[in-house]
Amino acid sequence: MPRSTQPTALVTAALMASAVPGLAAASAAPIFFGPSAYLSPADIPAGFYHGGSPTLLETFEDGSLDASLQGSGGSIISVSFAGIRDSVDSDDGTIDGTCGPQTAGRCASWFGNGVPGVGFSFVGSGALPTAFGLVWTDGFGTITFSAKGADGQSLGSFSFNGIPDGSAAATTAEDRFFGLQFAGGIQSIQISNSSGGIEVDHVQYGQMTAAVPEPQQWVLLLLGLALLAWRKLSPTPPRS
Ligand SMILES: [Ca+2]
Ligand SMILES: [Ca+2]
Ligand SMILES: [Ca+2]
Repeated sequence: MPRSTQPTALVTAALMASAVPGLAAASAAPIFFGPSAYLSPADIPAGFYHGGSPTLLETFEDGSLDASLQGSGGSIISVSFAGIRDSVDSDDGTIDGTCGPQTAGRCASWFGNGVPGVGFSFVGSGALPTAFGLVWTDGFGTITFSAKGADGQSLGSFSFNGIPDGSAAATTAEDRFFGLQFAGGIQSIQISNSSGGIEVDHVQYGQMTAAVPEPQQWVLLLLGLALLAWRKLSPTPPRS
């Protein structure tokens, strides 16, 4: 089975590469993460939760969607499609290239049609998540990931080619994390692919906690400290 190739972003790679850990909370613009390889929660991109852990990581292994999330365009498959359910590799307890054996209630995921795809909205109490992501585990063609903010406004939409390996047999090397950070709050995320079905797993969200100064702010801070030090060391002119 061919391994998945590097995705070809239809958008500027520089924007995706701007996912610098530690800078997101102070940034006004959404910062997108991925697509990045994901076999277990250890593959959550560094800095996505500012060093913390997700408030919710929905693996679907209990057969239900957490009450704080509303899913659209699909449903959980935990009993049917044994052998071809594309759960995250580690959900069977071992990273071994597959999730199995796929008995009832094991290696579950969320399945829908690739077009129009599936989505997840935050319907819990409290503030909207500021970090929201999922793991695409199966589908065909071009993958598109997008998100919406508190007012339903688009926070961005990005498409990628070259990720699916062409197999529906629960292969895991192709599985990819997609997510974003947005300090203004994320209402929902959506993902689709241009043909076939679609599966996702490890839908997750959390709150960014640390507001770290942006590089420009660090420069201003250092300049201010240098000015204070210079004034302190400068000889005071004699009074006349
Ligand atoms: Ca799972
Ligand atoms: Ca496994
Ligand atoms: Ca897969």
